[in-house]
Amino acid sequence: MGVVNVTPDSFSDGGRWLEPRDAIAHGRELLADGADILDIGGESTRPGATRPLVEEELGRVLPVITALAGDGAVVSVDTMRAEVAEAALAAGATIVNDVSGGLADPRILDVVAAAGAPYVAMHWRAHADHMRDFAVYDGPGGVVGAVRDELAARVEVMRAAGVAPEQVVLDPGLGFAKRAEHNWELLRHLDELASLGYPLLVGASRKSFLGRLLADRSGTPRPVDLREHANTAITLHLARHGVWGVRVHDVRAAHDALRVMERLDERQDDGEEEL
Ligand code: PMM
Repeated sequence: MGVVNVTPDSFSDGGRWLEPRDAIAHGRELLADGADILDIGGESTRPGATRPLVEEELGRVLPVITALAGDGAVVSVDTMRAEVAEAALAAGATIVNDVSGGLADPRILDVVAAAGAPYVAMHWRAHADHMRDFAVYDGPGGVVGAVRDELAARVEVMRAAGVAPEQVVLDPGLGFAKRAEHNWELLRHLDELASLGYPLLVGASRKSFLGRLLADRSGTPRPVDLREHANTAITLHLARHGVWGVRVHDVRAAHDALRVMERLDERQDDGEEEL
């Protein structure tokens, strides 16, 4: 899944694709690089971000969705709002990616249930402006147990709203009300999340825990545009654990690494190939 953030303020690519023309061209590049899905969003969820008006969000994503779905791309809309999800589906999106798992705007569940669209429900506790305050996982199961149990509870609510189980994809929500150690712990225990019985989508997308991992000697985090190799290592880890999707900015890096992994897994006679 390639990311098209049509926002002025996303942390890794904010402002780069705010013009519809630029966002559409970027989406086409991601498709050429091997993306299976384009995830188009008009609200930044970087820590501390304030929310756009619904009209602003609609104005950002709809022209881009219309153009890219018109090209034949499989499009997901990255939104927490029912109204945006509904308009995006009407414009050609076929998947709804809701970072709040239906908590921010519960009516979104009615929209996805009615459309029968695949629904990515991410683990979430609070909006970006105060999510840091919620990065506390003191229960006996730690962060993995809490994320698993809170996602399971969301699934119950989704099903009660009429969302079919086959529509549901779950996401641990790296970086959302999570500190670096929480993200690593979740990545180490994907099997526990998979035990809920739903496909998983995971987005490490150059987030700050990678910047911290790769900090220089003075402790300055690695800049966001120099985190992609680490991100690709995570993509391979995710693929080895059988996730349904990886949400990435650099599709070519992810695609090429996955092709190598798949080729190695084929275990067939390679014949005599030249180096
Ligand atoms: N992360 C961001 C935005 N949308 N959606 C899902 N399902 N999972 C994520 O981890 C996720 C998301 C924020 O990251 P970005 O600024 O790199 O888009």
